[in-house]
Amino acid sequence: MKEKIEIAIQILKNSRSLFILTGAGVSAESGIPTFRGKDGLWKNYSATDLATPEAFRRNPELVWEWYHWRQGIILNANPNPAHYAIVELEKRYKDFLLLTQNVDNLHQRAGSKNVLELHGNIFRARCLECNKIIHHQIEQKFNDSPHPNRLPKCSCGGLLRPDVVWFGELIPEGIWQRAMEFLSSADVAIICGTSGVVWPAAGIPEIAKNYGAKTIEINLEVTPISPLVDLSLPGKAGEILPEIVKNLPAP
Ligand code: BJW
Ligand code: ZN
Repeated sequence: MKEKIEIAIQILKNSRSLFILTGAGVSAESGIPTFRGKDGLWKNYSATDLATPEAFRRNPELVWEWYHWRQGIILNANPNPAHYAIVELEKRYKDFLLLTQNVDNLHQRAGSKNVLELHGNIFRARCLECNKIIHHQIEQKFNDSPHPNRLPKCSCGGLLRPDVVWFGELIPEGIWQRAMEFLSSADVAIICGTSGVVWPAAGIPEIAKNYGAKTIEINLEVTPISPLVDLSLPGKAGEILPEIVKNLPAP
């Protein structure tokens, strides 16, 4: 393992342009549940069953209850060493882009600057009638038990929905193009804490390779991405990333 981290450090030392893709595993050490695996269940619903437009049409109360519950967890959580190590990495590269699938805002709270949100942000809501996007978060006092039947409404009276990307929906306009544009000239792509089963993010390792970038995966488990990358680092993001940063020259 030590040798593998050493190889990652060498790759990073020889790179000028760094792309990072993150997933729920990066926030796991902050106490935020991931989507898949044994902790990926909520009240007997699988997270991925709730993250659909159909689920919202069928039962908006249930879907909002889930999002408000998650907001409460996130508001009581803090960025972890993985988030902070990514902030440190950004300081060391003039060309840097962080593409996150996470909606929890923790990268921004940690201090990351050049962040693109692939799946939206849990603290924004969008009106189904007038498309207005507003900041929306539960009142702190409801953190423990968000009122189950409060359906948030827009000032126009329309129903609000979480401003996130559900299954079957398109990635926000421009985000994917900007990420691909950056990736096309990146020297190295780090893919961290994602199960690699949700598209289009799951295609990024292969795209990165085709563009000629070196690819490094950091994950607790073997994923469909593992056989594709140049270097697979098994373990916790909150341990491996700080170890890498520690061995890079100061910014
Ligand atoms: C650690 C760790 C630690 C733990 N350290 N690691 C092509 C083929 C097949 C299907 C499709 C396809 N193209 C499109 C689709 C359909 C669909 C899809 O991909 N389905 C698959 C599941 C089969 N994709 C879409 O619908 C996308 N839209 C789209 O493609 O539009 C065009 C289109 C439209 C219509 C038809 C066809 C095409 C949109 C996808 C939107 C995903 N949305 C969600 C919810 C966001 C809002 C919310 O948060 O509620 O995004 S679903 C959920 O999964 C969330 C996540 O961002 C996303 C990815 O999950 P992630 O981050 O990888 O988390 P986990 O839990 O899966 O994994 C955590 C990992 O961390 C694990 O590997 C752990 O081991 C690891 N880990 N602790 C390091 N400490
Ligand atoms: Zn409205």
